[in-house]
Amino acid sequence: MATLNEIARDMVSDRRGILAADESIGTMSARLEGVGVTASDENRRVYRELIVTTPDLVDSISGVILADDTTRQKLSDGRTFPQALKDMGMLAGIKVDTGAKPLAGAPGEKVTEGLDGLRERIAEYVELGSSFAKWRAVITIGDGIPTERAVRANAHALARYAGLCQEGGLVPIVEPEVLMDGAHSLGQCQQVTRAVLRVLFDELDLMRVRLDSMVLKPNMVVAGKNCPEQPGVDLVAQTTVDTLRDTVPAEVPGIAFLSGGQSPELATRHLGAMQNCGDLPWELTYSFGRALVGPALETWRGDGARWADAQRALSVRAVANAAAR
Ligand code: 5MM
Repeated sequence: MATLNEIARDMVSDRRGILAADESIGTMSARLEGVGVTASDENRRVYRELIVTTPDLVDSISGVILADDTTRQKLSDGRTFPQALKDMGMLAGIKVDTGAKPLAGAPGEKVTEGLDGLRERIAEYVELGSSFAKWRAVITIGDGIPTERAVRANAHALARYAGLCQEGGLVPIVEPEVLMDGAHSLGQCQQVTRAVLRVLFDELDLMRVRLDSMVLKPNMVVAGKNCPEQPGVDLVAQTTVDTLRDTVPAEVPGIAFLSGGQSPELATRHLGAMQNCGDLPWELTYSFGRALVGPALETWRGDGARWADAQRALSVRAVANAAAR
């Protein structure tokens, strides 16, 4: 049986990335309705089947993060999603957090929940065929925020989650996302991302999380969506790499970026430019959600006749990101 370190290295190796298809029921419903598809259990299942059965996905995707409902659903041929992924040579992941909720005493800030009963849920997900897990914390930049309170609360929860995963036999993807929402500058994003990662690695150390058996999933360092001054691709790449060099220990096998609302093409260009920022101790890869599946969902729109075109749209993004690595 592979060790957690071997699984973590496999997740980020050979130019492949990790596909985030773990939208919660609320998010997935909104995305389906956004393209005119009724939000139902069955339509979520069909859409996820379209995604995971995309021909040759295995060449650019090492694993797929699933939501709880998908992990329990079956493909039309009767296989469970984790089993089908395994048959195709990919790993199944599972989102185990239960969402970001308002943090008491911190207006405008959130803390991600889901630690209660997590040990037992991890045991069940291992039985269901999961090899890795994901937990996402969200940090907002705004007037007087983030506060140290919110940063520390989220880092503490991420570290406790990661420790439980490693104890129970799952590789934790640790995702502290500094959101692109707002008008903050590139410099402000760098300052906040650096502070968040410093506190995170303190907490991971305190909780004795084995850094060689996890994957970090951070935001790229970008300016806020509404910032009038948008930096160029090379500056984003260099600033992101500099920030990570300052904060992420070399034992971490891989860093898999989220796309965070960037266009699919821009996220890929940033990823490609980072590969030219000198020798790095970790693999730099992608764990995009929207930037991988967005074009496929837009193409499909619930029409069976566009199934193959939608899969081609996903394939184009996956191949472009693998090439960018
Ligand atoms: C796929 O979306 C994931 C789950 O979101 P919700 O729990 O809010 O429904 C999300 O965590 C995703 O994995 C990351 O944000 C990366 O996705 P993007 O679209 O930012 O690359």
